[in-house]
Amino acid sequence: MSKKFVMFFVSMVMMFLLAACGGNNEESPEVNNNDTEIKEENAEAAADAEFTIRAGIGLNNEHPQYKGLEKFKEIVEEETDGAIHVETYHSGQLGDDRTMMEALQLGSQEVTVPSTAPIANFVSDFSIFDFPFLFPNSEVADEVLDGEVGQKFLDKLDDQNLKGLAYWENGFRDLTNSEKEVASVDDFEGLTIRTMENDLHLDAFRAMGANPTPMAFTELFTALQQGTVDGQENPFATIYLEGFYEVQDYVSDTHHIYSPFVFLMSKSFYDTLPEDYQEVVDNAALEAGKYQRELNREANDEYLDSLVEEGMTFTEISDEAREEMRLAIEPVVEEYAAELDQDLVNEVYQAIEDAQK
Ligand code: KDG
Repeated sequence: MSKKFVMFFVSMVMMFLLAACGGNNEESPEVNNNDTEIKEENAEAAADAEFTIRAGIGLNNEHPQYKGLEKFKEIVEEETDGAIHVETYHSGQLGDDRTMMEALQLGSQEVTVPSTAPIANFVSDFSIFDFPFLFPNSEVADEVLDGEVGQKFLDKLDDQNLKGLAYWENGFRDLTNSEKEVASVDDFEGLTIRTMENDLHLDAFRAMGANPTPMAFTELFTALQQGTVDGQENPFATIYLEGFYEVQDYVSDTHHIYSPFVFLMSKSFYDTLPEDYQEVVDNAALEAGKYQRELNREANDEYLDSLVEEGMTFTEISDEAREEMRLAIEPVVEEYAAELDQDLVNEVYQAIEDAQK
């Protein structure tokens, strides 16, 4: 079924529901959750529970990120015998990454799992994880992020009233566009590319000759459809599962940035949990993360073929072309690295080297 048709169908259902309840949902004014049955189940389970966790993400419910969230819910509810109830929201139902992080700070939402790129707007040191071509592969990324240095970054979130519980995976980002094949750095010239809301991403694309524009993920499909931007960059799983192939013709395996996700909890909420429940959510975030990474890697391996089957033209990036891209971006990386905590930068570089030994 085409994404356009699904969106049309969903808006018709929403219009019907809004008309049926006079357009005034007083219980949860910010959530357009169409499924009344789920809502009732949620309300009943929440009434029986001591704590409720509202967990929201930007990607849709087909994505491994959402499957990870469901796993988190399963573990937490089972291990607390329902004393903690978890409600899961996808597709930006609770807002975009920035809005959800702010909601965590305010205590009006308990969990979100953003990419590191928007987190850098809250704790600038996080921008190191978005340095293009930083991680050579996901195994090295796992070792660094799950190790001592990764934990140091999570600890830095405390001051922002955010509790970082685990690293999950978004994955290596690849370019799509509706204009032309991109095989080398020269082909970026003049393309308007949507990036995440992160200055380093913007400067990196400028350095390659593109015209980047920051935008929340929730606005991206429409922007691509209406031609507001020519292209975007995301891992294959997202490109496929969000139906971007319907509005984009070309895909290149640029793999220019490895995007980690960070499982975040509102710190003020975390602090209200008794210690044994804190332990349950700590472990559940890690366990669900392992599961999510596995599914994500399978999906990213599988979906390039699906994109081609859907009619996209695939352009393979040669090692030389990727090296040219890296060289074009290098001055930007050096500039950003100089702004960060130097000890931490060196620790990350060292950990990456050690992980490859
Ligand atoms: O749930 C996470 C998403 O909202 C977002 O981080 C996905 O990579 C992403 C993007 O491009 O915005």
